[in-house]
Amino acid sequence: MLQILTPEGELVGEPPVDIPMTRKLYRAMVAARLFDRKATAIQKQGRLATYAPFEGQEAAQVGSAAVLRPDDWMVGTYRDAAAMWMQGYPWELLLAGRTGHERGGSPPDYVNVLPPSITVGAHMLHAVGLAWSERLQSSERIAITYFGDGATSEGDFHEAMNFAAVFHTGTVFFCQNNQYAISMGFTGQTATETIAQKAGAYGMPGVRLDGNDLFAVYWAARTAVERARNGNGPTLIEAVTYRLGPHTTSDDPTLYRDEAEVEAWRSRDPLERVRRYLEVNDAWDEEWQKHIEGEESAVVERAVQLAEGLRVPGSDELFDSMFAEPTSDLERQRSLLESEGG
Ligand SMILES: Cc1ncc(C[n+]2csc(CCOP(=O)(O)OP(=O)(O)O)c2C)c(N)n1
Repeated sequence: MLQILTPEGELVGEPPVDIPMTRKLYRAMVAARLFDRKATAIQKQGRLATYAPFEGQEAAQVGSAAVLRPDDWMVGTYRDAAAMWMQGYPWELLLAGRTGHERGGSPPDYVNVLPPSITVGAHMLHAVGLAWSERLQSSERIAITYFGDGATSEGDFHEAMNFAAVFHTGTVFFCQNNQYAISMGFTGQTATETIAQKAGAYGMPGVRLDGNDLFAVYWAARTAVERARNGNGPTLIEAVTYRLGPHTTSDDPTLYRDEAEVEAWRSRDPLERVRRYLEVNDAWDEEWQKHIEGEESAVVERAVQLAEGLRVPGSDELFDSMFAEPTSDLERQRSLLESEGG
């Protein structure tokens, strides 16, 4: 398993980025954690319908998204808010989606990120189609897709991997193996020892790495993205990580896993090892930590305000965007709704 920075913050390989860039990525991970905790907190106050926390997976998401060009495609899941934010999806729209507001599914036009997929696995096919289309147009744009270990049991995973390899599409398959698909543990999911080894059966490289190691993630994602951009086809990356929180805010993980296991993974925190590394290199102190936490918290608070300030659509608007010309059935339903007072 590829590792460059140990949980103790010691280098066991060549860092792929310099200290200023490491500080930038560390700050992004801090921002992501603040967002994640805030979203979890406001869900508990009934201000979001449900929320899927990603605490523990910040290095996997921030490190991989950091190697993309601004116009590359990203296709991820309900748990990939940090990666999507890195690629331009505003925090407020990621929150709005979790309130059920339809604006949440429409990022700004210049953002090439598809809305978070709730359907497990299906979105990988879109990432293959997007990359294939770019290739047919001789563009250098690639597509990255994020999914969990559970998604690899879906037929869509097989179809996406096979098609991408056969047609050399510029797709990076980024699996965050966070050990669980809701209550189903990794060994119940697959009879193979790793996810990465499945790549061989499709004819593409597979890389297994410490997904809590920002540097390993960055290095492997950069290699895969360059390969895709140069027309050499897809790569499967398995980032071995851990979901420290529940599956979603409606899950109780104490029913299927031990606290000791969670604690063991807490000691491999993706933020803490980068913090230690920066500190040893005189590039971290308490004051800077407070400063970035203050600024990033203010950004997150503003995003909450913006999300909650969005106009709530009227129920009659349900019908507006279905067809250019409404069908008679829809007209009938609209008048039924009106007659019942909306
Ligand atoms: C096609 C489909 N089947 C089942 C579900 C219900 N479901 C939602 S998340 C999930 C587990 C997915 O686990 P994994 O792919 O490992 O991702 P993680 O949630 O751990 O990030 C399931 C079964 C769904 N949303 N879509």
